Amino acid sequence: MSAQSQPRRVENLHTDKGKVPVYATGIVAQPWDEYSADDHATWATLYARQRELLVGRASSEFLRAQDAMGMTPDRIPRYAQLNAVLEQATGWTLIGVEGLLPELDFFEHLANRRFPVTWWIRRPDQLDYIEEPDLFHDLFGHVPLLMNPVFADYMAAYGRGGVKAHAIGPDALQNLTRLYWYTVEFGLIREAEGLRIYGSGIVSSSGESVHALESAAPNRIGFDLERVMRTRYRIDSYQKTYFVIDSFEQLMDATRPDFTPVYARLATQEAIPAGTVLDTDTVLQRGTGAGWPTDADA
Ligand code: HBI
Ligand code: FE
Repeated sequence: MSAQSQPRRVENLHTDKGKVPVYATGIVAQPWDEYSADDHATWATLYARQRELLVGRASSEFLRAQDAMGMTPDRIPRYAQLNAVLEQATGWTLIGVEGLLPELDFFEHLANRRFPVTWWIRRPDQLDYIEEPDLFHDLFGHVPLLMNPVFADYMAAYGRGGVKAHAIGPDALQNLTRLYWYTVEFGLIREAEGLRIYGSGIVSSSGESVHALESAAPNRIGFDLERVMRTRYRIDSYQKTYFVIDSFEQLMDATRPDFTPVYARLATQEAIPAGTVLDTDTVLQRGTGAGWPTDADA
């Protein structure tokens, strides 16, 4: 990509004290003509690899929606082309962003049915893993399900909930962020043929697409709103627990009520470590915990 024409590429800062997230609020036009051959090749490689892995693993609605959008497997899709289909289907549109948005900006976009998609894609040497959301994670992982009317409503309701939680305070925000994490990013859904993946963090990861359904290590527990909001998580390893919904309607119904009384109840309860199973859980599968990081449980 020629340097002078591209918007800013805002990534985590790598300091000697570890990585520091950098936030940017800029909305940018997708510089489609500036993508390099490497950029398109990275998209094509990841797209082909994930689509092959996800047959029989991703939720049928995810695969159907991705095909319905007409995403091009061989080159980075144009946001404008996807918007023409997406806006018609559920009123959502994609906006290009430089990288991570401050939380309130992020929530306000979602509340207005604007999904922020990072304009840049990871470098070839980051093919297997990148910490922050790049174009592949956002476009391949998050965007297809916005074609589903119920999930699209859930994402807009989540944005409105985020704006409210931001005004209430950090504890409410933490509870709500856990809900996002264990549904939008790492959620599983029960289908007639078995458990399937709908979380973007899983569908955009080759390793976790297999781990989430086939490893014996993690717990798989039936979705319960307050249980999820109490459960801590780690961002740097596969999930220790996955929560399973029966349908997107269940998810939408569970999150329809105002959360203020929920936050008040949760404020009196301890957070739950990521790998814990409670007696009150609907346990679909208790994990062995094999291979989990042994350091203090997140
Ligand atoms: N910004 N661009 C972008 N994409 C995200 O997924 C994102 C973000 N900012 C904050 C954020 N996600 C999470 O902290 C939400 O839970 C708020
Ligand atoms: Fe994400």
